Amino acid sequence: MLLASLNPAAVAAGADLDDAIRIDGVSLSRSDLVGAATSVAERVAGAARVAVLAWPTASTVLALAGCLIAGVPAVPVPADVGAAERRHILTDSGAQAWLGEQPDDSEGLGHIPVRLHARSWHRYAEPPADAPALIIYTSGTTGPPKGVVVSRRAIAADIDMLAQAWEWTADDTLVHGLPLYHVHGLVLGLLGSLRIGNRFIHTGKPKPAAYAEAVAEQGGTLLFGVPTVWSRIVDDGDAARALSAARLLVSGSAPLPVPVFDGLARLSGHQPVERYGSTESLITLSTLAAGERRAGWVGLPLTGVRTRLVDESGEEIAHDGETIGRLHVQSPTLFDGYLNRPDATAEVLAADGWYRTGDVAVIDDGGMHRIVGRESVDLIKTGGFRVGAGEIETVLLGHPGVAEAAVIGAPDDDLGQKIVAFVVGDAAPDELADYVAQQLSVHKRPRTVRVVDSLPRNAMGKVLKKELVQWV
Ligand code: MLC
Ligand code: AMP
Repeated sequence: MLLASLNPAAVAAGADLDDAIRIDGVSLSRSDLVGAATSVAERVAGAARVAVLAWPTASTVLALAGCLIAGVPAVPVPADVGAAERRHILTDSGAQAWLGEQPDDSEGLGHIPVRLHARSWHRYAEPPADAPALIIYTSGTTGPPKGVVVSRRAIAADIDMLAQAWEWTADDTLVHGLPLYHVHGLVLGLLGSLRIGNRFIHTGKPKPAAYAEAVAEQGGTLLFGVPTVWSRIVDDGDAARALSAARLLVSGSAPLPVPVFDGLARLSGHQPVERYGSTESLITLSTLAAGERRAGWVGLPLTGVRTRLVDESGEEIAHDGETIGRLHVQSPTLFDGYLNRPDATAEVLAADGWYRTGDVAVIDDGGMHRIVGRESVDLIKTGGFRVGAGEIETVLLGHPGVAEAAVIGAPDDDLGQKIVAFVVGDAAPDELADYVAQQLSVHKRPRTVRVVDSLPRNAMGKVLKKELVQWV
């Protein structure tokens, strides 16, 4: 069973857990979860796909669990989604209804509310392992986000691999405040907890004080964060010291700066475990609970994962800890393809099963990996969110006050990279940031908009983005 802790027979026989989930001021026991999520399952069973506006609430938890019980693929929609992106996700995914939280604009789709106090004890057969569980929208370098089809098998395999690497058990209390519409917060945090059967605390926002309190007052043992979260915790000092009572701090989704790794070690007494992955591959590399943790390195292949480095001609590169190559991954956790996009799928997923990650890396002779960067400057990681320069440029060019636009990720101490837009035109910078927030999502808005007379271009007319980075 994918959500193994929600086995109705076991729960009925007494394997209950009070406070299995704490989110948004609501506590759900394991039997609450089984009863209410099965009731959701009854209402969605037979649907082809449903959209879940993934605010971090009990309603979202039950909506997602209900879909997984019924075998209905769920399309998590970013809670802060804007108009154009919402329309794209709904149209592309073919979602038939909104389940759970209600959007400001439902785009003509019906809404199925989740009733927290409804209960059903119907027993559903476990859907096939190869069936799609989630369609997670994620950005590419150009065009609107693509729907990554993630199977039940991939999710179960990834959680089991991580449980082994992190010695993650039902005795843990997992804490995070990350969004429930991406791999990190949703697949690992929420679904991981529902599979393994540990307590799960969602802090709402990943504020340093909330993490500290969840450890000190609620017994948090296993903490997940993106580097921005850990960096803010280190800056807080007291919050970092309060984490000493935890068992394991895990960082991922973007590079963890060495000073943040060192700050956590110094203040909390814990060297963080780093792990690496993507929406398409789920998590494939990690350092181990019982192994070396090395600042700046993301670890070893998880059980069942193979990696290789190749050069530009596709030749394999030595694992000498120095030579940089393109990272390819083979894993039981790989996605099934991009929805409606066989062309884009074929570009990254070879017939022999190797996934081209788009990241460049080195591997040392002990199998330890270091991620050096991305092949494309047009894929930005900001606060752990993956954002395509192209999608923002397209929206900016749709604004009447913009004649030309180029977007880059500039180095930023807090966010890793911050989105900076250069535009030629007569629009006001603040108005353009708001426009992107309203069309795409709040987290995709440029933090800086610079109006310039012209963009630096090469002889072919292509914008010189490396030069723009120098301008910041
Ligand atoms: C400011 N705000 C605006 C605005 N300007 N809102 C609308 N329009 C504007 N123009 C407001 C916001 O509403 C919000 O208000 C406030 O500003 C702060 O928003 P923010 O600046 O965007 O948030 P910030 O604090 O910077 O967020 C940092 C963060 C976030 C770390 C919390 O980036 C985050 O949650 N990151 C996690 C990303 C993640 O989970 N990635 C995993 C991908 S999976 P208010 O009042 O609401 O605060 C993956 C695989 C793997 O990568 O390996 O894991
Ligand atoms: P996403 O699809 O949002 O999950 O983003 C995946 C990308 O995030 C990867 O291809 C990497 O570029 C980056 N990433 C994830 N984890 C790490 C990490 N630990 N260190 C460096 N980059 C990471």
